[in-house]
Amino acid sequence: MYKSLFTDVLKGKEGSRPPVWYMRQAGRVLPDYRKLRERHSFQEMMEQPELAADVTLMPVAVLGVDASILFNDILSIPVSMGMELVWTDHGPQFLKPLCHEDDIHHLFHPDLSKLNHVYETLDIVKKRGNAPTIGFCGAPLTTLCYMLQGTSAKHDFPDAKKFFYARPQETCYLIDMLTDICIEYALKQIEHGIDAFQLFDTHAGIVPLELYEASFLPAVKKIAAAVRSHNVPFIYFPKGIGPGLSLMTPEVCDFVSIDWQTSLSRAREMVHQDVGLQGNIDPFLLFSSKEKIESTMRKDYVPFFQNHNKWIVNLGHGVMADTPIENLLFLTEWIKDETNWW
Ligand code: 1CP
Repeated sequence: MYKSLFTDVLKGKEGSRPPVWYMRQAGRVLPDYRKLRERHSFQEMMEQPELAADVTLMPVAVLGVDASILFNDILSIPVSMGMELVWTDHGPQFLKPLCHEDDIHHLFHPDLSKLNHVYETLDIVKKRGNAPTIGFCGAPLTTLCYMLQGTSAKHDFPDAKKFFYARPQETCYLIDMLTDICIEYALKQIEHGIDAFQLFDTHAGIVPLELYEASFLPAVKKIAAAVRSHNVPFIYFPKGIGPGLSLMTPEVCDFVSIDWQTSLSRAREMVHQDVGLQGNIDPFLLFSSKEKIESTMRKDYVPFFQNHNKWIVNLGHGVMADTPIENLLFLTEWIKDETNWW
């Protein structure tokens, strides 16, 4: 395990300042990534380990963040299961969403060797990198949203939700299958040297809490247990879960990533005290002035750290591609240079 402020804080030690990294820091906003994207498709960039390793390491070099995150996508798992995916200008699109299939059982022979480039990427990152690396995958609920609906174009994935209610047994089958695959994939990433694992559940808030708790949370707990049995810290991002934060106990995760909708102090009241928090700066704050960014940090975040140091700075969702990069740099430097954290 790579020793650093980030891994120390994840393991419960006190730091002199909070560590910082950003969701979607690899790619999108980085000028060098944009240049590479003029010559390569996104899929190509993920599948070429040298390129994927370059992009993984870029944010540490360019932004100065305390951890890198593997450059890949949560939709690689359904692709490894044989689902055809195209990357359009409006985002990802599965050509045959599962909600239109009469029988889903015959569809899957997951071939995880299709993800070998991920492990090769991690090997290169480990050799060349000088910061801890976060591995990840999508949680079963969020991955299923895309597999069933095909795209995120329709707000709240209505076909996916209809499927959950109309075909509960097949939903169970899909959740169990995805859980097993997530575990196998996470353990492989661990074998290839990741220092922490984040499970992205961006669409955790699209179903009622009762359904989430009964059907989807047990899968998260299983994945968490498998990852943590290898002594790798587990971060969970249940975006939009709201009052469901009270379900975030040490059985679920070491750290929970808080979305921008919920204030950190409210989240702190709901989340079990032994679970750390990550987040939750509004990605849109980065479109304001440096003065506003600094005053928001001083008003909302420094006092939080003074009371709760089990905290990793991040955004409340991903960095947007058109974010002024100078503001992202300013925020990162401000966090690292600020001397009044205590
Ligand atoms: O250059 C390009 O056009 C590709 C843009 C891009 C990139 C760089 C996509 C398309 N995905 C990624 C990488 C990616 N995606 C990472 C790697 C690390 C990083 O960028 O920091 C990670 C962790 C993800 C995770 C991901 N992909 C999530 C969960 C987190 C979140 O942001 O909500 C989801 C929902 C996806 C699906 C996805 N991938 C890409 C798009 C445009 C989308 C869908 C967005 C949507 O549903 O609206």
